Amino acid sequence: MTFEFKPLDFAQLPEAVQMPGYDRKALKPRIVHIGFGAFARAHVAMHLHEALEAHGGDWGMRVVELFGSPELFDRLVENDHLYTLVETSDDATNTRILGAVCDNQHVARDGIEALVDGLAEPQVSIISLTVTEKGYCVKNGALDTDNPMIQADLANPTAPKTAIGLIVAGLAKRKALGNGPVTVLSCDNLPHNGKLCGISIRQFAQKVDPELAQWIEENVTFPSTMVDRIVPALTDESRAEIRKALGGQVDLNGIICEPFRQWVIEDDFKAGRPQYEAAGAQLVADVEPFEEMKLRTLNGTHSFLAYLGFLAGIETISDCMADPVYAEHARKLMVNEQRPTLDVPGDVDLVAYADMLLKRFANSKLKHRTWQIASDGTQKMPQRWLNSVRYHMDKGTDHSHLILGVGGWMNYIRADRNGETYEIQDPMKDQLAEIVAKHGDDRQAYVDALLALDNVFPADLVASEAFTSAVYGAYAAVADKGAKQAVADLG
Ligand code: CS2
Repeated sequence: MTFEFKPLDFAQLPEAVQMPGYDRKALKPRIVHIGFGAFARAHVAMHLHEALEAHGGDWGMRVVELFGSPELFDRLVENDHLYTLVETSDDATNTRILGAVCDNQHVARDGIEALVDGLAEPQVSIISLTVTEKGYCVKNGALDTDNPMIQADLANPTAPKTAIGLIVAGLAKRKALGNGPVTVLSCDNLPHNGKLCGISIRQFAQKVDPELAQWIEENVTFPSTMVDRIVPALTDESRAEIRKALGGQVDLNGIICEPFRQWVIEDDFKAGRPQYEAAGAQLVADVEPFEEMKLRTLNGTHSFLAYLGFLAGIETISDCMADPVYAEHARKLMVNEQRPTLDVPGDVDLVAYADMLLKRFANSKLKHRTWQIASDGTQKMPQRWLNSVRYHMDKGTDHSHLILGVGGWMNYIRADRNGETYEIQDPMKDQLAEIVAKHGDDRQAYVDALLALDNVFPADLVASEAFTSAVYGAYAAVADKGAKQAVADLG
């Protein structure tokens, strides 16, 4: 199927499609958002849109990309930066046009200098980012100075290639121009995302210019946030759904997602903020309990289903939920193995939370691919599973689902599903492929080589014979019995 671009004719949209009700001419780029993928369109920019619907004002968003081609951004301009959001479930569908974005910059079209200058503009109060786990270039809690892109940026800090390098260059310019404080707002799925982002940026700045690092201490805050909304990557099928919702018009920047969304934000903004609470965001003093709850329960179960479902030939999360074996063990993972590890405020009911997540996972309109969630496992496993494993090992309690997840991942990265190959997406994919090639025929050596990846598997876990032999057992169970049987055999 091909979808030809044509600027949207807003006058011809079906009546049910809501247009923005606020004065878009008043918008200025007061927020610069780096990484405008599906999630940012459906979550971060949507919250701003709703804040503007409630209160108006000038909080517009400039979106910025460091990778890929500027084609979609050019098309965004042709639609006056308006794009479609379709929120859908098995019960209802709602379509609206979002309007908070007012400008864009793409490095391939505008050049890096324009992006750096953009961050330094005086009216910019927030620099937000969705660059995925790997975009923070952090290893074991510190800036990863072995990362070749970070090395390149440190050698040439005025022409950065990473988001971290770009932000530091922008802050340096801000300092030089005297353009005042700013907030850097991480919106990625990492525990303590603001804190980690701050560590990465501060350590980078310290290496480039200690005075800049000092200025950052005084002028920049890094609030943490918990972000939640299931937004699958676009497929031709979802593009066709968007076209249907628009009465036949094509919007290549449109997005489909679930109706649910949650945003918990640490209220620590250095230069003001939009009234995000008008969009339902929760502004709190401490985000950590919410982050851990979501990462372990939602994302941890997503990853479990992704590896063990994909290997069994199940293509989407809702198809996993339609299979009683996967549905039962997804719930057991959440309730029996993740829930006890969490320390949440007294009024949060983690069983009800788990049941709500299972309902969200069952949304058959989403077509959220197991293969998509299986990407970047080396970046996701520690916070989704391994911290919980440590909790159970200390207590001597059951964590067989978590371990089977790890065994599933070790099978998955072999890129062989009953003779069918598939693409592995992971920043460490070359290293993983080398391990498969070198040790793939010797189970013990293979598992050992993977457990030796010290930025994935913490040393204290790997030092435990109980852990390594459990992982070996899980790897063998999936390889010998098949993923579905291995899941069914869990207690
Ligand atoms: C998913 C997340 O792809 C993944 O790793 O687990 O993108 C998930 O859909 C979101 O975090 C939901 O908020």
